[in-house]
Amino acid sequence: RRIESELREALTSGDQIRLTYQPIYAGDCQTILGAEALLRWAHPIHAALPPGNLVAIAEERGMIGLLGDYVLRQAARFAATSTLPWVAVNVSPLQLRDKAFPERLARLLEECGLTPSRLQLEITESVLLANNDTTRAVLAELRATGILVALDDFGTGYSAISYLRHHRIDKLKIDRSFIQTIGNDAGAAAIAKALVDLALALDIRVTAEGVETEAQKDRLIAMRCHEFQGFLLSPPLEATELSAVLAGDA
Ligand code: G
Ligand code: G
Ligand code: MN
Ligand code: NA
Repeated sequence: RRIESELREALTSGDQIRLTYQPIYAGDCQTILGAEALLRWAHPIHAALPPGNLVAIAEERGMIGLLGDYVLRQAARFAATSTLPWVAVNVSPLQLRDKAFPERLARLLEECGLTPSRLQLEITESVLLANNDTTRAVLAELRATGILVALDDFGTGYSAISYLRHHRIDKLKIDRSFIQTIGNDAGAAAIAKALVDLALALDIRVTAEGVETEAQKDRLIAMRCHEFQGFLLSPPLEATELSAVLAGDA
């Protein structure tokens, strides 16, 4: 109860809840292709609350629409005033069950002055598995406006490979559990390669998440992976830090 009113207050006042941005690089490790927005709650007590828990609380209390719009607005505002090519925002399955979401988002982007093609939405496999008619229509409507959709944490949970035939997806993000064990687990390396090959065969983009070592990066380059994200290249950054990196003076 208490956390609910605090969350509501944080969403209406100030910058307690803000986003950090983790750059996503091309294989040269120099070119920033875009960045993933990650939620942070700068609260004396709840700062320790992982974003996943914050999202879960908002979902339970019927506040995910509010939190989701807040995140999208903040990310769109930042991207619009920056040279960042695109920003990727995580969205909850519940946000995609709202028929009014695409139109509201289109208006928000217009307000912020951000072209839809500079926004990417990261969804999880569970979104596709639910196979919900509203979700399907909402995703189609979003993609029709030019927003790209990425499948996050790919390979974990319930691999929705068959669903890739029915839902058009623009990008696969290979879960970091496969990337982090590439060097010492032949199985994980084989799965990572199979997932990259799947994306290449489907002619969609593919991102490796959680790249932490040069060796992992080199293996992924050899697999012809397109995009690289992880602590090796950069941790999540404050908006001002990312702007400095983009300006080349960080
Ligand atoms: O930053 P961190 O590794 O703690 O993120 C943990 C999880 O929280 C990730 O799975 C990430 O996708 C999710 N997450 C981070 N920011 C957001 C957000 O703004 N909205 C939603 N729905 N999930 C987020
Ligand atoms: O589920 P999702 O991919 O949205 O989660 C993103 C989370 O992964 C962020 O919280 C981010 O801090 C974390 N992350 C990003 N790069 C790395 C990395 O190289 N290693 C680890 N362990 N976590 C990472
Ligand atoms: Mn993500
Ligand atoms: Na992930």
